Amino acid sequence: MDKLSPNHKQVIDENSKDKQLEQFRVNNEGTKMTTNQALKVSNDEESLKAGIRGPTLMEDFHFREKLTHFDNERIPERVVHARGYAAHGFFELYESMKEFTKAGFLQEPGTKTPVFTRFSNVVGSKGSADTVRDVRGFAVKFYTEEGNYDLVGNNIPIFFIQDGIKFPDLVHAIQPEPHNEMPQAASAHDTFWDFVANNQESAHMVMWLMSDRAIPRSWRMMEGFGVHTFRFVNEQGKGRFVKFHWKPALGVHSLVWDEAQKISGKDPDFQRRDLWESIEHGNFAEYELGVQMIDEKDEFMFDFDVLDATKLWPEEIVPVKIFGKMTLNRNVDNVFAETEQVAFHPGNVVPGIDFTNDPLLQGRLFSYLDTQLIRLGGPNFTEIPINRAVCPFHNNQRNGYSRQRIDVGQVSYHKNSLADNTPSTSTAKEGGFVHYAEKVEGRIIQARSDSFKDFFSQARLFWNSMSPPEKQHITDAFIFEVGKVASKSVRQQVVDMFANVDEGLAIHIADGVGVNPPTGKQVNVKASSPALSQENTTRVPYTLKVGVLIGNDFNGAEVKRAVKTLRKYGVTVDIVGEKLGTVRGADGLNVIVNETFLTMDPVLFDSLYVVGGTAENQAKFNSNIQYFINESFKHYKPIGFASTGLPFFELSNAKAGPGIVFATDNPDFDDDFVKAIAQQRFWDREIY
Ligand code: HDE
Repeated sequence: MDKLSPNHKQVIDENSKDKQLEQFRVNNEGTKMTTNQALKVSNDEESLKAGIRGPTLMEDFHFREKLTHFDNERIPERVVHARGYAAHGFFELYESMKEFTKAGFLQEPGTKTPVFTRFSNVVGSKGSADTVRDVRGFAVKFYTEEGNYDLVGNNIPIFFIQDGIKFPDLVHAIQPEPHNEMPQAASAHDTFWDFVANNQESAHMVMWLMSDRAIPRSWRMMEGFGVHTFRFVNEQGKGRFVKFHWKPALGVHSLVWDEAQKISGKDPDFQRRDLWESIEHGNFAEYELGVQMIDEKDEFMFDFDVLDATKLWPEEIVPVKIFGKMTLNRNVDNVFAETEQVAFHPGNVVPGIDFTNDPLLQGRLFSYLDTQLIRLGGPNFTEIPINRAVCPFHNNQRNGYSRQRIDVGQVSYHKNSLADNTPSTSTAKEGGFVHYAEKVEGRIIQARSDSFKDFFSQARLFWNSMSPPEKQHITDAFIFEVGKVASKSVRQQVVDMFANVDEGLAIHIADGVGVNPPTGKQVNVKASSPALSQENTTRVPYTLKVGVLIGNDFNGAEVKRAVKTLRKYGVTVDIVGEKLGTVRGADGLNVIVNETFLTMDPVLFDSLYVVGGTAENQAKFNSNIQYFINESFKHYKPIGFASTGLPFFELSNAKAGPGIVFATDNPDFDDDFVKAIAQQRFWDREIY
């Protein structure tokens, strides 16, 4: 019998999922090798042959089993969001949300619910690079006492299209082109921009995609959004429209495009490594969860339709109420078993969280269950350990490929008398999910509501909200992406389309991509939403990565003090030298070098501490340091120069100014440098 609490709910704590998974973990270390039938294997090096140089025999069951299993190791990758990475953690409620929702895990402050969170890129295949320009998936499975609740969101609060029926068109357009399968994981090609120009509801989302949001520095430094309007329903049955927001403790930060492209080559695993290493080092990723809420009576009070997924609700108009925090604190044991086999579905809800008539959401409610049938090989994927609810589940569904559970008894139908009509259904009071009784009227029709047809106002709101450097990045991204489009007609259509957002922007794009300036006019929207700009985000030095570039004969006391200060503020320090081993200071201090100029690259650091010194091959050492400084300067990063590093500054392209911090004659160097690291980028630098 399953252990149930008095209110018939399973008792769940933050470790419940881990405990459940423990039953399935197998440690093969120190064991004897067997076949899958548990027969001990005597030879795993040579197949069974007739004669030492003779043919391999069919009889060799171990050979056949080993090869057959290997031949079938692959499952279809996700049709979108194939490249992803996940971690375990828990969600802790700060404040009861009882007034707004009856969801069990949102009632008692302090309640901890286990979660599994998968971040992903949308377009690229499973082996593509992490730092491409793309939307990031942000999918969270809450293992609650009332069953699994999935919040399957993105790091951008809106979407390309308004109706689920258009999703295959969008994805076909953005994926590699079918005739030559290029480009991988990129939107910079003809079919995507042709789609955009001919489906202008995408305007707002494309502005976000061209912005720095699409090249996050880390998954730990991006927001998450439920995108759709969902519904909270409280115990009294009162419904409210809600939009979910995840706010990262480290603020929202991005790469620069040149850097992102270089990282794709230097470390295609940049973002998964960042998450993995942070968790391994105990630097857990944290995000607060909040909702924007709109009363049902206010549904028509706004200049956007709450059911339109291409619109956001400006936070200055509808504030985000924060009510809890997610901490990701445990890496997976096995990426295939957990990250690859996890199956998210926005339709996995619990009582108190419900849907709305957003036609994009309605489309998703069909797609996610359907896609798992082929990807995970049939309907029993809910029995895969990572997908199992931590509370028991009972129904009359039976059989299918790879069924694990052994349902005992004679009865597998409802209603019955032989099992006293069990499993029995539950009333709302007993925790049964009762769909929200929304009143719906209308004629059957295939059309779009007029209230969905303003495609440009919020695209312009977004543009208005950007700081000058952010606007420059968007302009550059457009020129890059549209510049990759071979069809001149498509380039012209894109320019004409984005004149609706901003004439100046469209003129710049036209100039960069060799088409005529636009003739159209921008929409008349003056408002801005400061919450949309990354310039207004949290800045902390915690977990940022500094490369210490060092040779022999440095000033030991100075370097020791600076590194100590960096570590005190949680900055991760890598010591980069000519070769692995030790370098020796002028005062005899030995420092261990854990990376070299070959194994690392400036794009893999947030900042440099240039100590300099002497080396075996001084000329090569000097030129390596020049390269590191010049790249970091070009990417607007802070650079600290130790007293022995000054000659390297003088030889470089770097210019004194914001974010360039010198130790010479500066007693506050350590603190100044930490402040510069926290700032992350210095956009007012002149770069050529
Ligand atoms: Fe998805 N989406 N999507 N999507 N989506 C999938 O489901 C789909 C949309 C999102 O880490 C697929 O299991 C349709 C919006 C994430 O495993 C598939 C539509 C948002 C993930 C699917 C959308 C998302 C997916 C592919 C338009 C942000 C990865 C594999 C109606 C709110 C989850 C899978 C993971 C994955 C369909 C639009 C987020 C095919 C039909 C909007 C984070 O079912």
